[in-house]
Amino acid sequence: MIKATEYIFPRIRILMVTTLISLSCFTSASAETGYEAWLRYKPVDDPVLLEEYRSMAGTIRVFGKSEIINSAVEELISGVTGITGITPFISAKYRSGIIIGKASDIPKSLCRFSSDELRKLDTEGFLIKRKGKRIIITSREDRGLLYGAFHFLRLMQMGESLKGTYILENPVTPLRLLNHWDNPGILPSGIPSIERGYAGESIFRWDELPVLNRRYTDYARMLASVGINGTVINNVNTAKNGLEGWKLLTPEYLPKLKALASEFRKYGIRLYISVNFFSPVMISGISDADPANSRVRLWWSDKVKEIYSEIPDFGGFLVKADSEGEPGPMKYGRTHAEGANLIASALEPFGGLLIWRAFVYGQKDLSPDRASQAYQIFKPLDGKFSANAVVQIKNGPIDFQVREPVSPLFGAMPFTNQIIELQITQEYTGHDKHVCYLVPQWKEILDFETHARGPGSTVANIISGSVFGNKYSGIAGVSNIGADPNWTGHLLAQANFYGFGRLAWNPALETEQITDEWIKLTFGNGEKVYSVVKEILLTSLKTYEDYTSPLGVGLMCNGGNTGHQGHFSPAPSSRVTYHRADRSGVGYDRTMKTGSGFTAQYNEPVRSMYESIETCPDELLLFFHHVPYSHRLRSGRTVIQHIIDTHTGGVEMVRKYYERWKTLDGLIDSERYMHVLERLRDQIGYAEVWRDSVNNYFLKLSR
Ligand code: GCV
Repeated sequence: MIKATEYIFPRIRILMVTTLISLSCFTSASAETGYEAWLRYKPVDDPVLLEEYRSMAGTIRVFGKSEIINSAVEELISGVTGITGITPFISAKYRSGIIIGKASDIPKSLCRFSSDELRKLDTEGFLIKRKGKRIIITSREDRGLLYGAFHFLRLMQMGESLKGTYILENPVTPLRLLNHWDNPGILPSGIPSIERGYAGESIFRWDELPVLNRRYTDYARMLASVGINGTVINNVNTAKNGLEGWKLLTPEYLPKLKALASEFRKYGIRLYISVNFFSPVMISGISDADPANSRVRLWWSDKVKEIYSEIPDFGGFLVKADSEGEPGPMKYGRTHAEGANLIASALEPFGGLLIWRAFVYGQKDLSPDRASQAYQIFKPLDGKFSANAVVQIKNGPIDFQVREPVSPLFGAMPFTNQIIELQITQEYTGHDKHVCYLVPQWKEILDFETHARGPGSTVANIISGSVFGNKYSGIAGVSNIGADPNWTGHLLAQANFYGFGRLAWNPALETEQITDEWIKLTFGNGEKVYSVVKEILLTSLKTYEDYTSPLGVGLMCNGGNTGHQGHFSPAPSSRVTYHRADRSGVGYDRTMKTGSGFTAQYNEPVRSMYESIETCPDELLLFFHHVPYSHRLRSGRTVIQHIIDTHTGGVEMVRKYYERWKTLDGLIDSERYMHVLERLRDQIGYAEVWRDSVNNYFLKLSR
């Protein structure tokens, strides 16, 4: 007998999925574009494992019925078919094989869960356990089943035995968001459809929406596979230079948003949009956007109601205000908190969130040191933001440099919901032309001790909510996804996307583990490929840092136009405001004693560590101190010698990557092999340009 909660998967969908898989297996055998990313589901070649997978995953029994459960089951069918070569049977009769359903829906006769297990499972968590001839995938809520299904498929793709499988996982951070800087609407000439996007056009086809295409589904699968649960689909710059992102709040766009939300919902992903603070003026001609104006308040609450009437699980808004030409509350003499709370109060009745960016600098009356400014503005507002407002803080005080310290704001706002903003797209780290694996950088940031509440107050613990106990916290990543066949332009940049998602799920995961996973999922389990890709990825950040920006000095690149060339090439002589190089030395004195005083924004003992040249880590020396070129580093080398050596050595490393990659000829499909080979070849040239530019600049200055 089939119980009410038990779901029989519609035959028709199974057939569709199977056809898709056979098609994709067929095409990928002859050409791998990278489109499948880490969800390739290639056949396992170890006969023992194959036998085990076939016997354990050859049948599926599903309990419960929902769109998300459908997605989980479709994924299982697709994955198991690809990996084992046999499409699993679905039936309400099976007592072995995969059993998937919420713990409350699975009959005790099939599996009993201890109260301890049930207590440990959070709303988005999952439990995968082997029980005799069964693999149980369970959760408290539907989303956990989807995450559990992806995790189970990951195990099989990585060639893990299913003997004794017992995995109980909960996501550590509640908000795990992707931020697109994609520009909807008609674009002024010269403006790309993705700001700082290097992988082709935007995947969001506003001209076609609400008609959906397959790519939205595959995008949502990728996000869900790493646990991302929300996406902001448009650029935070919404009006500057003639951009039209602000129009997403007009009625014309609502059906388009609704269509996207309906697709993403199937994968547990909530839709968010970036909005312009002046929307009431721009869209409805209201005289101002002042938070104190009751017409403005009414406008926001009507607008929010309109959205929720069509998209009941809408996530909320992201706002860049009073920053780089985007308007904000300061025009009316109001604070950022007053601006944020205006919109937050409209969202509050629907459970929506208002995410307000702390990337604000350049106002009068602030320190001339840009690094100090966000703290100066936001620290006094701690505790003044509404309960459903969240402040989103970039990882560093400047702007996604290859090396900069962690923003002191993380340790300074205990009464404010906080999200960290990382940049997956490589605006300052080589675009899609240089391999630069950012996971090691993000780990350092997340592990950074702010000492806000003594030891253990790491950024990771702050953004998981455990240090300050704030309700909303999490992590946002500026997307590197575009319409290129492989999604990210450079194939190896997929590792950054994957790594971001895995760290968002659990910031405590080790770089090594994430890297292992990505390589095996992307290239299979061959040892040679594994060791070469790993070596390149794990050293690439240091290599990039070596031939670009030394010792934390920061911006050395060309100007910031939003086209594809901005922030890519070296231009040290145009960046003196940042690196402060002159004939006597280099670096920005940010000490309290003799400099801008930025070090004062850190809690002790971090403040003293950065303040003193004796204890400041060498890799951040030039961020905090101005030193003569003859200053000796801990390595024993002088600063100038370090600059010359690392720039020369960095180029040599890229040459080595190129040679190492060549050894993979024949071990990887030719398309992906050639693609990476060509990128590495070009990277040698770009690295040489950086080396020569920076070395000549400093040799000349330092004489
Ligand atoms: C979306 C930097 C980038 C801009 C970006 C801005 C921001 O300034 O160069 O392209 O704009 O940061 O994060 O708002």
